[in-house]
Amino acid sequence: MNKKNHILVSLVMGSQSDWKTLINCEDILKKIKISYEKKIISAHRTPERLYSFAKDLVNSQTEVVIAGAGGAAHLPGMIASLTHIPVLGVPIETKSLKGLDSLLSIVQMPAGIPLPTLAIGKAGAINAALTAASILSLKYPEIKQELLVYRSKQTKSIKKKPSK
Ligand code: RP5
Repeated sequence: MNKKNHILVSLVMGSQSDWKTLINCEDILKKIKISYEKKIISAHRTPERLYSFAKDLVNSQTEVVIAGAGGAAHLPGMIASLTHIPVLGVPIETKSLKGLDSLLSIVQMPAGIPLPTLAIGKAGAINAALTAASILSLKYPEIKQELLVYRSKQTKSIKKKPSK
């Protein structure tokens, strides 16, 4: 079912400048062999693009959205408000407030519009992709298998003692 051209994850970001963080998401999606699309959509600079993307999600193949944004980071929350499809928020680290601004903008949603939010920066980007894999693993056995292999390799890579 998870065919090559069957896009399961939409990876969206507020700016080109977010890509250096969200490329870590892409790495995991590739490793676990999940088809995805990537788009730049700014809640503030391209609000109509945001609206049309989020409203069209229901007619698309996308089953999970990963949305990263920084600063006054309204992108993930606005997408979540416009679709019932799960949206995972990744707060981008910022120069002025180290991403605390992004984190609070994304995580502090009002009750009724959930927006599962990951850690600031690279760890959040990696974990967003792994969370998407986890959600999709419930339906796609091949993704479950790849996710279990990833986790097992990670476990084996941890040494018992620190090296000098
Ligand atoms: C947000 O503004 C983006 O998500 C980005 O993190 C931040 C800064 O954008 P640029 O000024 O670098 O384009 O919308």
